[in-house]
Amino acid sequence: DGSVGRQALVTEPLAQALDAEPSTVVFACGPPEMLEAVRILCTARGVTAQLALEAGMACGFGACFGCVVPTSEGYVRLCVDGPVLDAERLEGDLPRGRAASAVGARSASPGATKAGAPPARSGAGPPSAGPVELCGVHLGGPVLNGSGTFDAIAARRAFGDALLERFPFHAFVSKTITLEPRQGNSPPRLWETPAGLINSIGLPNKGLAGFIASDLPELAELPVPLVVSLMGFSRDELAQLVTALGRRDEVAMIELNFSCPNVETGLVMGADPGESAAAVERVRPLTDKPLIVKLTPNASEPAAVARASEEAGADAVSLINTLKGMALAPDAGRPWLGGTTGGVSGPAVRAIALEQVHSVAGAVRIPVIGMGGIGSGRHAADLLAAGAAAVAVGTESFRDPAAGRRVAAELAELQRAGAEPPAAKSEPLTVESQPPAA
Ligand code: RRO
Repeated sequence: DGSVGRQALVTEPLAQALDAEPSTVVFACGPPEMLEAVRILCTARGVTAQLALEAGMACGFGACFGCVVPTSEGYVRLCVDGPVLDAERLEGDLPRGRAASAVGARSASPGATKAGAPPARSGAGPPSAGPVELCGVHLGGPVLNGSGTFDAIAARRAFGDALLERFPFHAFVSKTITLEPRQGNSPPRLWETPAGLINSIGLPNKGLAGFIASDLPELAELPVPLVVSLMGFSRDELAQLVTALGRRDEVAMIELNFSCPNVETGLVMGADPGESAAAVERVRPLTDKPLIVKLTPNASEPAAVARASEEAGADAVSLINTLKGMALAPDAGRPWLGGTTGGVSGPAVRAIALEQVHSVAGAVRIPVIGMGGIGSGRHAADLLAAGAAAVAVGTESFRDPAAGRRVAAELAELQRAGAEPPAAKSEPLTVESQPPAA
């Protein structure tokens, strides 16, 4: 690393060594980017080189064809034909390392991110963990909760006012409410899958009147802006909800949930661009509050739904809600969940969320709130890099009620690390600093 001897890229002394001794044979292993540089150097000079290559392997015995590299004889599998190959056989770029294949770039702004602008997806920079202006609403940071995954009223009963002092999110999104009270689906309502959770909750809530009478005053005491999530079984119902809550000072923004997978009509508005646009057009004139459309991943083209919502007057979109899934009761072969099917969330859906956030952010100019399997600051940073202006933590809060704070802290740490110059050169190891010999 240059702490002793020469500080340079390894290819510099390699080039000098080859100049001095052109008949040298090179054996190299290391990061793919370095091997690519060695390959180019050696090939240009006609020097024989053998490279120990790496690639992700699924099977390890030649069946999956996942670890191929391009050669003059076509693709070869590193697990059975490599991993050491003659450089001269190789063609084109070598497989890139995990770090090099990370998606796009991040907003480089150290201050408040203007979340109404088209998302930046090129150029490097640390993720922004700082304040966010989301549709004109000031948030202390970019981390929200996913609707229905954190009950702030129950949490305050459990943790007392300490919750308000250390609130886990920069804005709070309510559980979705409907016009009339609902009991929700019959149990069982939850099923754990590998790396995920299937829910069939079915929208239990107190209804509009109950929400305004008993929940809204308590939610208004939270130290962060309040987003109320609404769902109507028809455009008229949605209009009544928006009219009633769109005039409340306690409410900073309204989320229109067009994507609940667990009630019969839950996906009707969200799965079709025309239906989403018609619903947004209907409620847009009823309030000045920012309208966020919560998109479903179960649509054939979420970006088209997002665009239609934007054209109809939505101020932001949030995604992803859960993916439709199912579990069978062990040994019985019948659906386990009371609602028959459910919505899948958690780490299992993270890659889907990343792709959908990326494609939606590329299709709209309004801000995107990204969520789906966030469990760390790194995951949040990935969604911001994919084009999200803010993120939401969902299923992880069931496991760790303070997950939102942790994710925000980890995000800030990543930002600090990304903004800092590379670490100062370490002192060379001396004999005295080595552990004593056994
Ligand atoms: O209550 C639910 O079953 C539910 C809702 Br509203 C939603 O939007 N997403 C979800 O996975 N479950």
